[in-house]
Amino acid sequence: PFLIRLMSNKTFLAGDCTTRFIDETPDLFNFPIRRDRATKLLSYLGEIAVNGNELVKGRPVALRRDPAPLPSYSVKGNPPAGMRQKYQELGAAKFGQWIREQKPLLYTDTTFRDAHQSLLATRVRTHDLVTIAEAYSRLCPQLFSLEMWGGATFDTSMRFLKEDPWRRLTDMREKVPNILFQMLLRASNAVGYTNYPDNVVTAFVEEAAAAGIDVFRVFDALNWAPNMQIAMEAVEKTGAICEASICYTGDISDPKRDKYSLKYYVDLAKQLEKMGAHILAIKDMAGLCKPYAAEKLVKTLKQEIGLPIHFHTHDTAGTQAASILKASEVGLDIADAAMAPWSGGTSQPNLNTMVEALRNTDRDGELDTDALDGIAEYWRAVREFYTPFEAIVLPANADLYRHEMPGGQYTNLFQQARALGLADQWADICRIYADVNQLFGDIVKVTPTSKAVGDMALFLVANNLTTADVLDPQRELAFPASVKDLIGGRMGQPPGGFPPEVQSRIMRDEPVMTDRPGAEFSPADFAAATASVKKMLGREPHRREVVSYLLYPKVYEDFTKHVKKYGDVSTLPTPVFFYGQQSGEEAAVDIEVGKTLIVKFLTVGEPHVDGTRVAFFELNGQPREVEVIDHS
Ligand code: 3PY
Ligand code: ZN
Repeated sequence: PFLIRLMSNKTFLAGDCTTRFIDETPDLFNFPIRRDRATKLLSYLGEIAVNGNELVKGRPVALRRDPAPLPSYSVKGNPPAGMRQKYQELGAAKFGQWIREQKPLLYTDTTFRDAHQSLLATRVRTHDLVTIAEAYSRLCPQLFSLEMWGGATFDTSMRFLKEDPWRRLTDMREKVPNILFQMLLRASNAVGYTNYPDNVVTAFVEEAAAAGIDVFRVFDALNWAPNMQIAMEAVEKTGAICEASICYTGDISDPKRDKYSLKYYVDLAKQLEKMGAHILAIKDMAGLCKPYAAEKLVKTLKQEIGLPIHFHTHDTAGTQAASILKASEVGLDIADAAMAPWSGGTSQPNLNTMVEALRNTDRDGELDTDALDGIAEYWRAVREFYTPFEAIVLPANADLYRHEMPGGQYTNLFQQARALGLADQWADICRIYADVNQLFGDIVKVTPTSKAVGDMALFLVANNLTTADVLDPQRELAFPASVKDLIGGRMGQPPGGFPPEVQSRIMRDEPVMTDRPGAEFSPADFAAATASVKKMLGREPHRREVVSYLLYPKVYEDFTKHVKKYGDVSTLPTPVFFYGQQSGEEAAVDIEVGKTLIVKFLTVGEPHVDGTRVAFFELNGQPREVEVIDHS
């Protein structure tokens, strides 16, 4: 085939084969790699054509196949300078002070991370994120940041979407040089669900900063500042912006809920300021910070500490735009919001209308609502690709303030309950969730502690038990692993520790940790991990790949097997990734910059006696076949 391609090359035929021939016609010479990549993608498409995609099987079908419309923008010259240039000019500490001097309310757009984590189980693919990235850099350089990485995106991208989370970050970075990139870091839990050895947390932060993260929002799921130290120090050492969080729970306006009082939050904020934070985040993961509480909290924090304040909330209650507005009146510096079609409910409040709501006030900025609306229109269409993951969960009743379930969990737990046939017991589950929280000593509930409380609530409801049964010494109960992790201290310590009676009932004779888990774990063996990853990949791994493996050994190994077999499927348009192609349909697949494969699916042949079938394609106009085992 090489000779045929060479003989049909016009330049070659014209006899113009100078040394530049190789440079100017690289396609001709790197065909084995490209051919290999194309073959792998065809194998994937053949597999989907014959067997379908497990990810969407049995779920509502997305009907949209057309690409989402992009807003128009000019690509002439460099994108306008934004916050990233300011931060690079001033450095993290001075940049923090500079933020405090700004008059307009600044915004973080959470659409790339928390919005889809909270609405659609984090299923949005890199292809859809990277496609709109440049429009942001051209049309809304005034945004403070894009929250676009971390939280659940890291494992979900490998586990379900079969794509490399690092590649998402580096590809987006190339398109957006001017807006800050922000990630959610679960301190010692990194982007996982339990504490990791300190050297894994540090290596993860170093790699994330090198790959393009500017702002690390760091939180501990029990608000235990000592457990944030390693992560915060690692961030500070890279020169990135350390945004330390207080996780908001309880109700500072209720004098009866005195465990999480205004003083509690101010003390914690002061501690985080001393630990070197550049920005303080109020992380209201369940949307519990009511409007007047937000006003009081922000006003007090602005007086008591010298850091800019960044407010993150979820609109599960439907009232949280009011909280942002009240906080804005008393000097809130930055607010999180999501593009209109991905806002509201368990996601963040609406960015487009929030910007317009503050128009002609003293917090008005230069964000252009027409530009934002153009981008929102893209997101509206993109949401149509993800119909299979839509969860119809209505905004919460006022019992939200009793169960305090984080936005992301609210949709997820409902889905889990439905899968167990318990959808109609949802109100009971919410009530028992609140009881479990009290049983555990009224703790902060956010990933991963919220998962443990949710698992326990489902466990009790599914087995017709109450929290009183947990304390009954006559009963032998096999508690979920996450509950043992939490109560055994592997996620850290809540203020005052766990109730001893509950701890001894759940852990029995098993050991419990009372110190910082990272201090008790032995450091991860990077040399051994590198050797394992090298074996999986058949080449020397990048340190990022070793970090992925150390965070998620099994998920990472499965992911590498998928890549070996099918290549980088993140390049496929979303409808094609989920459903394959319809007969006669063409897809343009950009396998790298300037290299596009045109893949046309023709048909699938009848099954052979050995259970295989042939899927027929055209690749760049040439017929191609792949053999697939039919699993039906
Ligand atoms: C996460 O940890 O992923 C969260 O979004 C917590 O709110
Ligand atoms: Zn959130």
